[in-house]
Amino acid sequence: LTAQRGDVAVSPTQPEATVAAAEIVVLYGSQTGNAEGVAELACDRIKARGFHARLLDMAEAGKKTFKDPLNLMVVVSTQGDGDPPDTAESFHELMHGRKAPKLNDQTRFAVLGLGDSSYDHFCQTGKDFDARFEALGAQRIHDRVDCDVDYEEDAERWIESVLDRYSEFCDTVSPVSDSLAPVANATPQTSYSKKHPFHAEVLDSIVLNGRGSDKETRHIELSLEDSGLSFEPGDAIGVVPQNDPAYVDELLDILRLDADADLGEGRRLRDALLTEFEVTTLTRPFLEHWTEVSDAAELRRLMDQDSRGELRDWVEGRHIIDVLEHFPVKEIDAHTFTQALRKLPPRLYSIASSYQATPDEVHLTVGVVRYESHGRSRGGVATTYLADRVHPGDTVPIYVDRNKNFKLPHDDNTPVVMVGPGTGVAPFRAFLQEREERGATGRNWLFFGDRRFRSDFLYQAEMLQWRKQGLLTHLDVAFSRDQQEKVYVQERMREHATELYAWLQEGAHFYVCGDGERMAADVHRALLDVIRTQGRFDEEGAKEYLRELQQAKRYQRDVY
Ligand code: 2AM
Repeated sequence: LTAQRGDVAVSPTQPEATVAAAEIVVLYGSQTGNAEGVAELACDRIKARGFHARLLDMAEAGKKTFKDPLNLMVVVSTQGDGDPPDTAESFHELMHGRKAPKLNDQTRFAVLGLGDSSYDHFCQTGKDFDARFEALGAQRIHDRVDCDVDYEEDAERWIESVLDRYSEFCDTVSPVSDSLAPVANATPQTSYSKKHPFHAEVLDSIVLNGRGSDKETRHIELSLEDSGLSFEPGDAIGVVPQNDPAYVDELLDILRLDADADLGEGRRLRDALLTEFEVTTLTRPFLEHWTEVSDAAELRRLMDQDSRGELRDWVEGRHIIDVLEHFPVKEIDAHTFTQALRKLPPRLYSIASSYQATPDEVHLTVGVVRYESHGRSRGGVATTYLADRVHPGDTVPIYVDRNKNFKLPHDDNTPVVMVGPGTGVAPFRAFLQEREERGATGRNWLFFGDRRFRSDFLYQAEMLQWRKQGLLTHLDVAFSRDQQEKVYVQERMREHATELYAWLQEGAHFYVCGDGERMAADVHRALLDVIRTQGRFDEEGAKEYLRELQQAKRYQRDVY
């Protein structure tokens, strides 16, 4: 038995140390670190039960991972349109392709999916692996669990329940007693979190767009004084928002419910709807619940599998309030209504400042979401909270959400290319401040885009100053609506293909931040084209080049 790094420490005086305990491999795919955090917790719990634990990033996994026997716990998140995390893409492709390894019942597995139930392809990547491992011949030892944005408790339950199963057929060294490795101590205690946020004073909140803009992008400065909080460029701030009181009052009105209705544990309905529950975004579980509660034939018809497309069209641009209006109920109590609501998830914003530059502050760049649909004005929960409902002097509950997958190169001489249109520029302001502060000598190239030069050039003065100083070697901008034809950042990349490829060859790191629906894919395509034409590769060769960049963490994305 060869000891793995990270194995449980058993004192040599304990005779049990000689037992060949089974190893459980926690295989994870993570975009921003949530799945990774769950995987780390799983490893702690595995060790506490006396098994050997090994943490394995899908980025490092391949055919060689599959040796008999193999005990797996798979934790993987899903992005946007049902896609795997960037770092898990190659492994996902391998397992679903013709060259996938053949497995047998010596490979045991259980899958935990992380996702967001307001998306169509909820937990799709988890579902993919769960079905695929079985199809390849492996033995599922526990049902898959799909977690919504509020995943922590479900994830813990899954870990314990899967380990109960593993205990049935795997040997352990004697389970580590509480005095050796108390589980509570296994999870590092950080000072502030989702559940215990820091109340940061708003120092400043200004609109970055000039007159005539059709966008509202805010620069918000929060005080971290006395918090002890620190962060690195690429990290995000989690904002714990409150719902719009006007909207909540409308909900209460429609449901004819009392604001003070008791929800138990001293909670009042209106307060809970403001702070505890998500009351806008429609999710499938809510629609299912409302179908039962309202018993509306039309809603039932829409919910039928067959009219899936119709349901999607109906849901588009609608919120919970629209469902309540369209499919009214005669009477409902507070508990029955809130039962179907999920917890109000915090919103993450990429940090736009450097801790080294301003350690007592953190800056955010927030695109305020406001629009009209189905005859109603709508607003993003957290963005309108930040824009309209808190003011300088007020406090905002926040915590730092680290993102290991979006980090400056360790070597200050390494060149970096940053593509950040719109609010995607935020982390690059942090990158540039940090590199300036550190006196980093590596060259910096920023591609920025927005609608109009006159009103939407975010942080224009700073960017131009940085270019003048030479911190920015290149600043290439694309203002999409200043001319007849749309011009986007990826056009600028193509125009500078030769130099861009040269930077990559010289070891540059390539970063993309911003819209994940279309921009990130279009930039990815442009990057492939640059590599293919400049490096004289065929399509497959260019893809391989990019895959290697990704594996080397030289191609990193923070998209939303
Ligand atoms: P548009 O709104 O004029 O279409 C920041 O939001 C900038 O990104 C805007 O200029 C926006 O242009 C642009 N943008 C929109 N879709 C894009 C895409 N697919 N690729 C790159 N940029 C895009």
